[in-house]
Amino acid sequence: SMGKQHAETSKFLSYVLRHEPQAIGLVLDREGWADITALITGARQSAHELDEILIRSVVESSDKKRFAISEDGRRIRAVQGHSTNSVAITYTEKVPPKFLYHGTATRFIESIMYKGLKPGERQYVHLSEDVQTANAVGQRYGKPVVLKIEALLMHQQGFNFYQAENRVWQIYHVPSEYLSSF
Ligand code: HQG
Repeated sequence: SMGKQHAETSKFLSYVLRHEPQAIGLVLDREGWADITALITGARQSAHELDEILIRSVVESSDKKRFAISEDGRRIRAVQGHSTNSVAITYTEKVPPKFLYHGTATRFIESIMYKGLKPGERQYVHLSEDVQTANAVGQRYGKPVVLKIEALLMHQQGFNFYQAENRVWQIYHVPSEYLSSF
């Protein structure tokens, strides 16, 4: 179905634009941009049939607005969520709301309360503005638990917060003293 093809294409785009561009010989610039023609050519060589119409349709219908197309229409990037070191997007710093939320699984709580929130494979820890989104994120890993972060207080104490184009908040580390269970 259309839905299934979209979901598979979205996963593939996340894989190459956030994590493993080299898997299809794709080069991303520091801001994460890839040439769409090169993406289609590289994908075809690894048996993924893409075309511009499908790519644009996935970008526009993405529930989380994961991707953006450049103004000239020639390039595409993932707006956040990267693990590849070849990308270092210049996010603008922003004052966060009083609280932000992070969804995780209960089995990670002990380690999180000891080390704070760490980015794992990705470049940043991801935080949400609402509890429902955080809960859905936590469900991906098991029994979910939502943590509340004293975001504005952290900002006042010198921590930098960045918000991506799709509203996802990002930070390098959240020490455990700013965390409580929601
Ligand atoms: C956990 C998806 C042990 C952290 C989602 C998380 C999100 C720790 C995991 C987005 C820890 C990292 C990001 C510590 C953090 N000890 N575990 N000290 N600190 N963790 O996938 O936030 O569909 O890199 O709680 O919906 O789960 O891809 O981050 O469980 O929006 O667009 O380590 O990815 O969006 O996992 O998910 P991830 P995340 P997309």
